[in-house]
Amino acid sequence: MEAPPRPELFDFHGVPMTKFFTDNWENVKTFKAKPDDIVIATYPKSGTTWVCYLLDRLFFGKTKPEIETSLPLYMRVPFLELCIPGYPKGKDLADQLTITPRLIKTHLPVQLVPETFWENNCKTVYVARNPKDVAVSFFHFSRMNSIHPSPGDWDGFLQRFMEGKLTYGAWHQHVVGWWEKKQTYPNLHYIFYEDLTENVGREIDKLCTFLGLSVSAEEKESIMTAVQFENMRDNKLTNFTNAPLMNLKVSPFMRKGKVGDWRNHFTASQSERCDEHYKQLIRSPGLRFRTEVI
Ligand code: PPS
Repeated sequence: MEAPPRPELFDFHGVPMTKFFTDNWENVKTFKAKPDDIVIATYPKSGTTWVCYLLDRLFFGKTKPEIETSLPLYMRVPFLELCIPGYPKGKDLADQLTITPRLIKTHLPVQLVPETFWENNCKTVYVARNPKDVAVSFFHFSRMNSIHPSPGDWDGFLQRFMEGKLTYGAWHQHVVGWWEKKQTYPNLHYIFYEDLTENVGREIDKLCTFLGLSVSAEEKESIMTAVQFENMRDNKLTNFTNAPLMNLKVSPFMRKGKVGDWRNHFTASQSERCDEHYKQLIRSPGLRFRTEVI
């Protein structure tokens, strides 16, 4: 199918959005969650796919191997608000899931998440990543994925990122909004991309505690191997091969998978400006971002 023209951003309840994430809003807003649904929430390009696959393997790696070998991850873990003409809507895919628990992905800022998830006290995993690597990853993603406005050049893109003028709005409002939610909603597990990079085994243990799962040493080892960047990159079911509207020749979805790739894009002055900007904006006690992992 031919790619639709690049969308315009518009103000959607105070957040810049495009029609591909809002056209099905009435149905998204009234989505019926089940108490055992698990939400995976992120600002774009923060490690969503990594954690979706990790949870998919934790829950279904053993019991549903046939799903593992046939359906791409983006069908197994529907993207709730996604609505692209000619393709199944995320909300419908979620409704059609017959597995338990249903794993549901969203990039919505916390204030736009359908109430039904909170009413059902659904377990939620939020993944956050440092803003410099998010900006770089989002830039390349916007080059290859026509459901986002064109990125233009890097300097202008970074400026708009810092001003919160990209789809899903300001990164700092997203990560802070979800961090604050965690203070009052115990069923929220907040994790960092950088921590996953540093020690995925430790993060799996924490996820298992949060989700009430236990895995054998052997299962854990096999999950750790499956979710390694190179293995997800080479796996047709996780690397977005044949995903709608992505041109993987322009930039692969599984691009670098590193902490610190921002160094290959930022000038010294962009880096300084960005550090200063977020130092002013990220002031919540306990919320810290690492731009490198030593
Ligand atoms: S999306 O489109 O918003 O859902 O993208 P998202 O999955 O959140 O983020 C994509 C970035 O995550 C990297 N990625 C990984 N890094 C390390 N290990 C694993 N297994 C992994 N899987 C995905 C992916 O490469 C994107 O980051 P960049 O920096 O662009 O490489």
